Amino acid sequence: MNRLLVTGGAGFIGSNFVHHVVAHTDAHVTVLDALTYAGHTASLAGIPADRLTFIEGNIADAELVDGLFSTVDAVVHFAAESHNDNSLHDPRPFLDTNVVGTYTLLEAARRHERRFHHVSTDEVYGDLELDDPQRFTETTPYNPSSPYSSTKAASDLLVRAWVRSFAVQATLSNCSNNYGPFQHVEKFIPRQITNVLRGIRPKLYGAGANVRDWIHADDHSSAVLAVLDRGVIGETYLIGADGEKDNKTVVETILQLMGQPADAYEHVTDRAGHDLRYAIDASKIRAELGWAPRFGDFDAGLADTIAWYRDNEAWWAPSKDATEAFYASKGQ
Ligand code: NAD
Ligand code: TDX
Repeated sequence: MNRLLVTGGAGFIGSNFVHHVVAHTDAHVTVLDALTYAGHTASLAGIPADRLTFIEGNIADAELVDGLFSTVDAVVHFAAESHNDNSLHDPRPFLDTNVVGTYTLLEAARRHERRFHHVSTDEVYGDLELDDPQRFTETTPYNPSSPYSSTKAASDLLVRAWVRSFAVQATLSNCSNNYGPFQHVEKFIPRQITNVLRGIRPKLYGAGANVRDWIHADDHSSAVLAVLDRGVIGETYLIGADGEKDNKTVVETILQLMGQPADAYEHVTDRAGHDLRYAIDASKIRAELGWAPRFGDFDAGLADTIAWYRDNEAWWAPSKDATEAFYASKGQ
């Protein structure tokens, strides 16, 4: 699989994946990205020109997609509308990209008989109680809560149906919350880091008891490569790094790492339908594909991420004011 098409490769995880592929394989990467508010070509800076072709376009453009599939061996599909808060405000783009866009790619994979990997989220499983000893596994029933997670669940089911009905050579992965460089400032961790850098108090939804299971984006990338390389067609692999933390603890850690008092944050209006807890049991990918995360220490990964935002204000500053104005309009 020497020629890869990466959809959403100018977004947060997609760009981390492209950097990972260029560093760890000989593959040539073509990125297809619509450059929505969440996509930045600057996230791909530094990649040698002979390793990367960038195509600006929409995954729901069947003609464009058809032409691109004939030029590659395999497709890794990251492109999505990805933010829960935006999906509560305006769900329509989530249906267009996550559902119709994925359908368009699957039809091309079917016509061109190309290997296809679909990147998805643990949010398709709904949420867990704080004291539930069980974590999500590949057999947990789907129970999505938000417009975002329901459209991701729909896209997963389309992939499974295209494997069964049309023998498309696809795999799926569902990963927990990612952190690392190149993440949009609308998301929890970069929002709080850049708030502190701007002298704004971090904003915690509700009491901050909600738990997320954090994984570094580079570990997500190595897991996706493992599935692409050794995954069994039709199978789903859950990806996680045993990184459960409640939001209050994460905000306090960011403040401490940035030299601020641990209580220098505010509670703001909670998210509607806010999922309580996500937690991944990644036994299958560890045992069957021999994958393991490299970033075991969350606080060290967070410190690296804080340093990245400190050093790369030119990357995030253009999005910051509009993002905060949107949150302010909702009391968040
Ligand atoms: P992101 O919002 O940072 O990036 C999405 C990228 O897709 C952007 O570059 C955007 O321009 C592009 N895009 C959007 N609509 C498009 C369209 N119609 N055609 C072409 N390109 C389009 O998202 P992310 O956080 O990097 O997430 C990437 C994938 O990983 C998504 O499928 C998401 O569901 C999944 N995921 C994310 C997380 C997380 O913690 N962020 C966790 C698990 C899974
Ligand atoms: O300002 C904030 N304050 C706050 O307390 C923001 C932006 C978020 N939060 C909370 C909400 C969540 O409990 O922090 C937690 C994380 O929020 P997000 O970064 O918005 O992530 P989440 O909703 O958990 O979804 C993320 O992980 C799964 C990604 O955005 C999804 O794309 C992925 O599928």
